[in-house]
Amino acid sequence: MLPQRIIEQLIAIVGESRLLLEADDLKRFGVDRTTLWQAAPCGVVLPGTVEEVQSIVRLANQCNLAIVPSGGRTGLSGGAVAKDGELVVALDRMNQVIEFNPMDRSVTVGAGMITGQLQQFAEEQGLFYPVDFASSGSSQVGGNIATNAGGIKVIKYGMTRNWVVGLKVVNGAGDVIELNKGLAKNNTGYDLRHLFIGSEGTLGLICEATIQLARAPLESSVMVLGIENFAEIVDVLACFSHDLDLSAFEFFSQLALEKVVAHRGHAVPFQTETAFYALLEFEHSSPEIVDKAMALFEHCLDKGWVMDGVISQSLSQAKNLWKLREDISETLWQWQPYKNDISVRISRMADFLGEVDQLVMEQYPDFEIIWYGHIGDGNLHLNILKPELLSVDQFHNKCVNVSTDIGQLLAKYEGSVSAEHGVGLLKKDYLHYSRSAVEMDMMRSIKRAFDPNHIMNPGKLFD
Ligand code: 2HG
Ligand code: ZN
Repeated sequence: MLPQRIIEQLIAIVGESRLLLEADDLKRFGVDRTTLWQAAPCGVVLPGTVEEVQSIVRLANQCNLAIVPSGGRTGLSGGAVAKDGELVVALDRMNQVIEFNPMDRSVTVGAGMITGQLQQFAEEQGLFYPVDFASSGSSQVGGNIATNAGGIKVIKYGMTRNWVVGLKVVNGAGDVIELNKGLAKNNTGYDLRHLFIGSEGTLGLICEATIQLARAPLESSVMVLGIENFAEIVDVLACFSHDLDLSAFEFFSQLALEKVVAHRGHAVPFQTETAFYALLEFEHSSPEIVDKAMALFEHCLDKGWVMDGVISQSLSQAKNLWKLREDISETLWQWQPYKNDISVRISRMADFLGEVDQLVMEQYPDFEIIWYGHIGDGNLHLNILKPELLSVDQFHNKCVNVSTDIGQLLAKYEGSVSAEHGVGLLKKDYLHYSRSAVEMDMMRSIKRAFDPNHIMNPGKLFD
């Protein structure tokens, strides 16, 4: 419960209608896509300007009130969960285009802008915002930056980090700071912008972002290939990426395909059933590039790596093939999956796949495990489905053991316990498998420098 005195001060900052205290609102704004924690914020505040954000943070410092920044709440690691009476600061209203600069090919937007609207804006200017994922219709730019969101085109275009050329933030102490100011070149010491990217709300609130836009992409084709052996997905990747500039190389298992087909009504890509499928995309300026892709496909067939395949003949066919991959995450929610979002260097992927497959098969034979992910980035999404007979708690406890085993394997392979979803609450106990004690100490010191009173998203990333 917020004391009346703080309620009055918040209302003085944002106006009465921008402070939400009803149970429904607290529930809605206090969680992300995870289902393990109950929302219990003390209030939700919706600032409309950077100055209002600053006043809220200053007030929170005076009252020792913890803040959880909130974007589109599509996160998968609990980074935006407010379960301990925190004040949720939701940036939804700060969603405008602030400035478009065609010469720089950059746009400054409010952090609350929906990712899909930024993509749309870029398209209207004949440009392209290449960070894309299934939740782009509801995730927000600020949240994408706070988690350094990845998505389906990282192999060619990189993560969100690659496209942020400026940030306006309010740090945990309540200072407004402009970071990098849209510059392409700026070697003036530590680049604090990059500390905020992926900071998961622990250093301050991202209020505005200047985003570099790309040139519009060329026409692209999508292929889906049927692959029987796990390790050979990597052979196919090596073969295609050697000769083609791929814009995506994804994979999913037969089990994932079955669920998406059954629950979304999509058509299978071809009749041959294989244990795995790779989905790849490439842009092309001439028919020769498509011919080259077909020759690579033939080569993979001859090698016995690929059993069957299809290439899109139209935009709508390409979109339908993409749905087979993009709809997996949403389809799986009904099984309350435990999510692993892990990565290793691509060169170590083949060996890692073998070991992680063996590990889960031997130790967890009763679990239904759905494999998919961005194999071209070395990133696997391993979703473990909750068996009907287990309660959420029993299931979670068992998954914790799985995560420990996978964490140890990742440490051996020098991989990451969170490739793109962030650490939040879900992965903080496993952070030490990817980050050394010295690094974690340094991260804590950095947090102290930006957030001396420890009010920004406490308990996320680390304790
Ligand atoms: C994807 O690649 C998303 O589809 C979600 O990152 C992955 O839900 C997941 O595990
Ligand atoms: Zn993903």
